[in-house]
This record gives sequence, C-alpha cells and structure tokens, in this order.
Amino acid sequence: MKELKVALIGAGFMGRAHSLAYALAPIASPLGATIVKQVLVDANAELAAGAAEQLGWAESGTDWREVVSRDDIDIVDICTPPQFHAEIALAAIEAGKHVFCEKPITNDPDEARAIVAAAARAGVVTQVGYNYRHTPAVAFAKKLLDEGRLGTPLQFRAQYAQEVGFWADPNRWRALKATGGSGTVGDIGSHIIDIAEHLFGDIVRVAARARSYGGDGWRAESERLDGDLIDDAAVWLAEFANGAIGTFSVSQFSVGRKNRVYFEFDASKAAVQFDWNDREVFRVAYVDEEPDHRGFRLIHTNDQHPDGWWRLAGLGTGYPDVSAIQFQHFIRAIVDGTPTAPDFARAAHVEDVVAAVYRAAASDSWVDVVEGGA
Ligand code: SOE
Repeated sequence: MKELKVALIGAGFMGRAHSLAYALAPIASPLGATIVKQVLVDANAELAAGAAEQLGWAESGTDWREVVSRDDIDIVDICTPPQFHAEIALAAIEAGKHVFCEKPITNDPDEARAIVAAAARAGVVTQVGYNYRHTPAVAFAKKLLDEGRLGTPLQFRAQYAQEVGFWADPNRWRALKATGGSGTVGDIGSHIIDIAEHLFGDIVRVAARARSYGGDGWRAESERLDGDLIDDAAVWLAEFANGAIGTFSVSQFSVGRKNRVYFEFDASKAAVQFDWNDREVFRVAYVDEEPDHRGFRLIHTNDQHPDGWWRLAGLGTGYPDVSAIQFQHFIRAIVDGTPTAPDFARAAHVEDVVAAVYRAAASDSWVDVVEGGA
C-alpha cells in the first residue's frame, strides 16, 4: 500500500492530539494509504526527542526548514503557535507538500489569502483543524440541511465558554498578541464561526463587543485597545448571506464551563441543538409533528450517521475521535481526490469574520466581513 510520510511541526498539546489521531484515523475504515509518523520537529531538541519516542515518531528534529523540503516527506502538519503558521505553510507548499495546519491559519487575513493563493498554484491538498465540525451530530445536521429536510435556515445561536482564563499563566503564548495569541474570538470563536458557516453559509455582516479581563472585572475599552491586549470575551450579532441571523458569545472567564461548545439553530421545518459536552446525541424538533408529540427528540449517532465512528451507538465520541475523523478526510483527499474541508480558503474566510468582529467591536456600527460590500 502507498505510504504517506508525515512531518509534524510542534510537540505541544495539539502535536500530541494529532499524534494520537494519526494512529486512530485508519481504525474505523481503510484510508487507501499507510500513514507513517516519520519526523516530529520542535525548536526544543529535548522535547522533540522525548515526544517522538513517547508518541511513536520514527525521528525527531529541530530544523523545520530542512524537514519540510525533504524528498521523503509527503505531508507537513503544523501545530506551532499561529504566528509561525504562514512561514512554515508557505515553505511546505513551495516544496510541494500537502499541508494540514492547526487553527487559526494565521492571525492576519492578508497572510491567510497569500497562503491560499500559494496552495492553489501548487495544487496541494490543505486542511485546517476546525475539528468540532467533524462531530457526527454536527455532520448529521449538515446532511439534513443539505437535503432540505430541516427547511430554510432562520436563526443560529452559538456559544463557546471556558473557565481557563481565571487560572492560566497570564504570560502563556496564547494570552499575548506578541507571541501569536489570537484572543477568544480568534482562538475559540473561530470554531463556532466555522460550524455556523459550515451549516448556514457565509456570514456577511457583524456587530460586536469585546472585553479583556483586568483582575476583578473587565478593563476599560480604551485600555484594552491601546494596550494591544487580547480579548478574553466577546459577543456578536451576525447576518448570513442567505438572510439568516445569528448571535455568538465567547469567554474564557466563565467559571464551571470547561469547554462548552454549544449551538442551536432554527430552520423552517425543524430546530437543532448541539452541546459538545453531550456530543454523542443529536437533538432535533420538527414543526410537522402531531401536536401531542412536539418537542426535541434525541438521536444517538453511530455508523448510520455521517462521520459516525463506532458501529455501536452510545460508545462515545471524544476529542481524539473528531481529530481522527478530520485526518480521514484529509488523507482520502490526498489518496483519491475526494474533496475535503475546511481547506485553507475556508479558514481564510473564517479569519475575515474574526477580523470583522474585532473591527465591529472597536466601532459602534455593523461592519461588512468583506470590507466595502458583502
Ligand atoms: C483554548 O483554550 C483551546 O485550547 C483552543 O485553542 C482549542 O482549539 C480548543 O479546542 C480547546 O481550547
């Protein structure tokens, strides 16, 4: 069988999640190629060597430039902080590699467009790690919408809340713009933007407010903006290209919320609810129902559902599963050209929405996602 050799750049949290996902990806169904975990690269040699041994990579290295241009490497998987994504992705694309990149693709929409253009010229397969959209319940919602079984999209309501802000190191790279931090809108909001656009289509306009935490409450907006601080929470209203409307909220100062990725939406024939903390189930309520049966029904997702993983419903779908499912799509696209998503073009659009939310938060107006028109 064809072998696809992977170079993983970055031995942090996501590098570890991807290491596990590569092992899981071929378990449920054949991929048409054998994934070889060839080389794990990290600027810290000791970390790279230790992680390579622990996570099953054949080699370790510290020089990503040398590794991405190696003839034996087919796939470059980027798990560094976002500020390094563009440089590594462009070098990998130029070397003709297929590229998987963690989200956000970059913190700069112009840079994102340059990467998209380079990938299109090179004809390589690209994908970004918006992994929650691969949860079987979300994939099922997408299928039902595409088949018209839920009717016309009306309203989307999404939330991503974490409590990590209260206790995390204020100097961690994620907390500072200078070290690639994306803020809550870019870091976690981008996940719910991706899901919303996956299901409802493009967002074209937003109105927003963002806040940064100051020890015992929100800082003044002037302090947040002048100090170039990342945002710790935000809310925004959105209008979709198809006329649907939406509300979004994100926060990393929401005690009790470990990782609450939640959305619900209304469509003309049905409404859907999804909660990552109860991700095995898909909840749907139909308009056309006997009056005494109106309400949400609860469906356990299994292999009858798109991206269903285990044959038996109720065995659970976790973070490693959704990460593995995204690699199933990516590897199949490389092997037989099956389209995969979200690709770099999709990720660049999500960055446009993130940038629009920040522009709107700094103004008192609705702003267009694509400046100067929808
Ligand atoms: C932020 O705390 C974070 O680690 C995100 O960066 C991930 O994308 C998310 O899935 C978990 O939370």
